[in-house]
Parts: sequence; C-alpha cells; structure tokens
Amino acid sequence: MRIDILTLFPEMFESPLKYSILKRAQDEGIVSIAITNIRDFAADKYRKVDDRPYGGGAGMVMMPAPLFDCFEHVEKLAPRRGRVILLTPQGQPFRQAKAQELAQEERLILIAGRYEGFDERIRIGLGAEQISIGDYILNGGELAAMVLLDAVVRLLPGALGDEQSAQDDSFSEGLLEYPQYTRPEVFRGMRVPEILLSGDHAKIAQWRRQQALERTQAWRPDLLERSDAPDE
Ligand code: 6GU
Repeated sequence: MRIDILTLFPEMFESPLKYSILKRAQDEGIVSIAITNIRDFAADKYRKVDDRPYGGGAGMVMMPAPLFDCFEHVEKLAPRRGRVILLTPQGQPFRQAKAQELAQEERLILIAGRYEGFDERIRIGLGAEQISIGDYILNGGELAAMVLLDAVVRLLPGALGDEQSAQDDSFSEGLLEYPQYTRPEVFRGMRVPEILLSGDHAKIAQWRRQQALERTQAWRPDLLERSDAPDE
C-alpha cells in the first residue's frame, strides 16, 4: 500500500513513523508512506495557505489553491488515485470496520487540515470522504491522520508478524478483549485465574469468551447494540 499525507506540519510525522510496526512495515516494503508539505504549494512570497472566512467569523480557513496544487502534484507521484480522505471533526467516525475497509486499498491520500477548517470547495473538488477520530476537537488533523495510519497499517498482511493477533484484538469481533495474565502466578496477593493454568484449551476458550462478553456488557454496553455484535 502507498499512503500519501498532505500536511502543514510534516515534521510531526517523523517520530511516529520511525518506531515499531510502522517502521518495520516500511522497511519491509509492506507500506510506503510519503509526506508532502502543503505550504510548498503556496503561490505568494509569504507562503500563505489560509485566509479569513467570507461572511465573517473567528479564525482562518484553508485556501483551496495551495491544496489543489499540492494534491495534483501528489496524485502524479503514483499510478493509482486511491481513496482521498480529509481528516475533520465533521467526518464519519473512524472505527475498526473502516480501518479494515481502508486496509484493502492500494493507495490512500490523507489530508490533514489546520485552522477553523477547509474551504468547502476542497471537499467537493477533490471528491474527498471525511473522517473524524472522535467527538472532540483537536488542533489539527495531523494526529488524526497518524491514528488512522497506525490502525490501517497494522492490518496489512505481514505487518504484525503474527497474523492471529490482529484477528483477536478488541473490536475485530465487536467485543472488548478478555483479561490477559503473564508470570508470576501470584503478584502482590493477586492470583492468575486457575482455569488459565489448567491446560484445558476448550475450557480456556469458553472462559475467555464469557469474560469478553461480560466486560463489554459492563464497560461498553453501546458496542452490544451494534449490528456487528455477536448474538450471545
Ligand atoms: Cl480528524 N480533526 C480535528 N481537528 N479534530 C478532530 C478530528 C480530526 N477527529 C476528532 N477531532
């Protein structure tokens, strides 16, 4: 997969891309990630990319011209156009199902905005879909783009090394995860549940399933209302 990110703060992406799974996935050619600075496509000598909103009001709005020029440059860097995604609090909520859907694509173009928002003609003219990572306001779309990127790349074949682990994760089945334990058997008076030491794999699977259902009921009952939740 190729992922392009258009941003006014390319340096923000440096560290997250340098570690762990995102680093390894790039080194192994599973994903290729390219960051492009929108400001490089500003037309004037002040490198201006935002302006005051028509109709008045607080804050500044991302101008269409630098973004269109930047986009058209980036589009040509690879053969396929792929999905074009604007990160904005106005977007559809980002969930695991969307991450799985995006992981099937050959190319994504992510656009991270700043200021009060994008000139509406950016969304319309680029035919972009809009994604939000939650119902709160961030200072810009960069962290949201990184969240999306992280969630999608770990689903790409080979990215985790262990194919089972993405399958078992919370949400891949619409439930929270069962509790996990590692050594020692007793820590500060707290014992590992006996069943996990029994070696009875069928019983352990059953117990884990029950735990996952109970915790979801207790902590995230909203997940059980969803259509992808298991019937149990
Ligand atoms: Cl994608 N952008 C901003 N600025 N705030 C957000 C968001 C995105 N998702 C949730 N809050």
